[in-house]
Amino acid sequence: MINKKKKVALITGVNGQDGSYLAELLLEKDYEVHGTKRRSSVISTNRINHLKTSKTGTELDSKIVLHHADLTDSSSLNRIVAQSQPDEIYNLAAQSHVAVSFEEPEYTANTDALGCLRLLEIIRSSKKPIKFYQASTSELFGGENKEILDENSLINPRSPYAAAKAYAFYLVKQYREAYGIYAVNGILFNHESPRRGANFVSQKIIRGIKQIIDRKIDYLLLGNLDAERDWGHAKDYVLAMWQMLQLKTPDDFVISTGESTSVREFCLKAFNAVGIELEFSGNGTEEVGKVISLATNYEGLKIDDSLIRVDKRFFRPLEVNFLKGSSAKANKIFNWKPHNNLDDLIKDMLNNEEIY
Ligand code: NAP
Ligand code: G4F
Repeated sequence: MINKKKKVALITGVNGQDGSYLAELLLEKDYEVHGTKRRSSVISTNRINHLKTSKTGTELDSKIVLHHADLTDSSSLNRIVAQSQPDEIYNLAAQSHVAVSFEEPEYTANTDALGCLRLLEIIRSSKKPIKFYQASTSELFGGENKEILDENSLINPRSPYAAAKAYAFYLVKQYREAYGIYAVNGILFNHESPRRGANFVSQKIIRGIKQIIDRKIDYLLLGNLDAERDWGHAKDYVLAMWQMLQLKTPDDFVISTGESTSVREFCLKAFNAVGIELEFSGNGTEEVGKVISLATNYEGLKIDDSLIRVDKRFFRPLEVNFLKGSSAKANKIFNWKPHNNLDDLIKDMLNNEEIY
């Protein structure tokens, strides 16, 4: 019998939203999966606890091999690449919150820009060819105009996060061309899931709805309701990451749904899905979302209650107004298409509470 060696994948940021779904996908595909996590003062493996094989609670007792590493620490990255000997590296770790990047610009650059450089340098000096996936982003485009964005669109970063990701984006191209490394940028548009972090707007709205229904809060405070995003489901998007590393020739690809929806519209849809019809009125920070009808009788909720209010503190110094992508290239080259639309996504997030 031929003993076929398993492919080895290393995922940085395996406990993130995407890292956890990608780990599941690669295990299904019979990979040996290694993942990095940061040391934190509390155990923070919530999104991957289900991948543990028993209930002993040790971090090593897992279907995946967990390593402590930080993208700001070259020595940790060198060590885990030497230990795991990966065929493929998926660089998903990042300070991934755009608003936070305005508050922690230097840390964001160190992690999101230099972290990518550190990994590419390790690959450059490795004797073994290692394929590299870089988690790039639609934030690169800046979204100032209402245009459909693809791989040839202008890069115009509008946050420290986007600037750091743009540095990494160009570096990947450069290392591919200069050193012949199989390195790709997945330019992914917003993607969410029940595992989305609590401080991204989709999850904030979904959790807010549940807290309003349970009467734990009276209303939800949000920032810019006009921003429009192309929202997909993370499960669909991690498949594209893997597909990008299986091609003959490395290239960069946009992954998106091709539909764009405002934050306001997201709220209307999500509240509607639980039987609460809202209407927005007022302008700027005076805008409110009020109940105009209730298909379900929730104790303590009534017509005219203001369930959404706007708070200046959630506005950013610069905003990305409009993002809508075309994944025609990914569809043509590896037949990728999204399987969930925004209504499916909202339903999944409402029905599958996973608290992270
Ligand atoms: P996420 O849930 O925030 O996960 C990011 C992971 O990175 C977390 O596990 C985090 O660790 C880890 N991390 C943060 N700083 C680190 C550091 N200095 N060293 C090592 N690990 C670090 O993000 P996601 O939504 O899964 O996104 C995955 C990647 O895709 C990110 O690079 C993000 O920028 C990019 N991206 C995301 C989207 C999207 O819509 N989700 C779209 C385009 C691109 P802790 O668990 O310890 O915090
Ligand atoms: O959910 P968000 O924080 O996601 P954002 O900024 O689009 O970034 C996400 O998607 C990027 C891909 O395009 C990734 F690269 C990045 O890592 C991250 O995953 O905000 C979405 C929109 C913004 O326009 C924001 O201003 O929602 C607006 N918004 C309005 N009120 C809010 C809020 N965002 C947050 N986080 N919280 C609010 O209360």
